[in-house]
Amino acid sequence: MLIKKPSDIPPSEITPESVYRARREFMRGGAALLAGGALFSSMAPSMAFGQQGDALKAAAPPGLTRTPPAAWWEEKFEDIRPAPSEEPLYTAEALTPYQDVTRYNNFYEFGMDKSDPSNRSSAFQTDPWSIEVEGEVARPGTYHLEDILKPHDLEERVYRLRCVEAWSMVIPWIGFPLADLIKRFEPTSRARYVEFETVIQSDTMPGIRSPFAIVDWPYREGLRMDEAMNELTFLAVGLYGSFLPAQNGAPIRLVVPWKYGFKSIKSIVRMNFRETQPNTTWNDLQANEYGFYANVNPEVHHPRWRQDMERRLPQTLFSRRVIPTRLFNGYEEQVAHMYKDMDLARYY
Ligand SMILES: Nc1nc2c(c(=O)[nH]1)N[C@H]1C(S)=C(S)[C@@H](COP(=O)(O)O)O[C@H]1N2
Ligand SMILES: [Mo]
Repeated sequence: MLIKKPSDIPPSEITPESVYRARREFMRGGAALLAGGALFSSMAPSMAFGQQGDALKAAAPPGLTRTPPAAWWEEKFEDIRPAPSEEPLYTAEALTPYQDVTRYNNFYEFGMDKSDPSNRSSAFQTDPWSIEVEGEVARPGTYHLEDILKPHDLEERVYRLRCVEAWSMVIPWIGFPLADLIKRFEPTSRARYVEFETVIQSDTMPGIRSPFAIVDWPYREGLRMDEAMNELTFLAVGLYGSFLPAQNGAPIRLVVPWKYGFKSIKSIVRMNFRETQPNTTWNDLQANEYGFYANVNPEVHHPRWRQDMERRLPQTLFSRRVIPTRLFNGYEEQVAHMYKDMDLARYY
């Protein structure tokens, strides 16, 4: 296996993507050694992380990569299980470059332009952070993020993200399955839905203070319990092998890859387990345009635009990559069973 050491790579070549790819190769090499029964040094992956993590931070444009909130956080990132090489937890489709993933965002708490979340989030506070857990669970309470993360091993997943606005990206996330966290709260038999809320940090979120804001804060989302427990449903705490930037929903956000992006709620501070379907932000704003289910579906169009094609980012002047949209964003095999008796045009 041929890996360039960071010192062999000219600085001009060190981009978050190249660092990420080199690290991924390194980690996969380690995993292969282990599988082959060879002596496996647990040092190897963390060394790769240490060195290349520094390179990644150095390569990240100023203001984009936040300082990790605490030492325990850095420790969590020393050992990340790479995604397997096949679908559905990984896709071989080209990654959307770090620049686009972190500069073209929807996070209305910081403003409505795609560039607002990266330009206007530098004061956002993610430490300390806690999540309130309420409703139909045996273990409600306020949990510090450190305690939330402690028992979970971090893993990487490379997922497609399809926004309802008909653009899409491919993003290498770091995180853990939502199901593993939910089990720890011991939901009761009455828990049929889980509701999520985003933080309201008025002093650091200019979109919340704006008189033009259209959202009734906090941003809210929800999933049916079987959707929340699905193997694909993920809580992300990082991307591209490093920390989650504020604009992508630091310090912890949902990723539901078969649903339109607005379901993937950012910067979560509350989870409420309920018997009844929760209200959700976009559904409340415009129910005929944005449903509760919001499953990616090329046959059910938005009232104002078609949903059978998407612009895959990045786009340049010379390449406008328009590709067909797939049912459930290409994750049909893992999720279609949950909707088999439902009319998807009615429950959009
Ligand atoms: N709290 C909150 N979460 C949010 C949003 C938002 O405005 N506020 N936008 C959603 C939308 S519409 C999309 S497409 C994704 C975008 O995630 P990304 O910026 O990490 O690509 O975040 C979703 N989560
Ligand atoms: Mo979106």
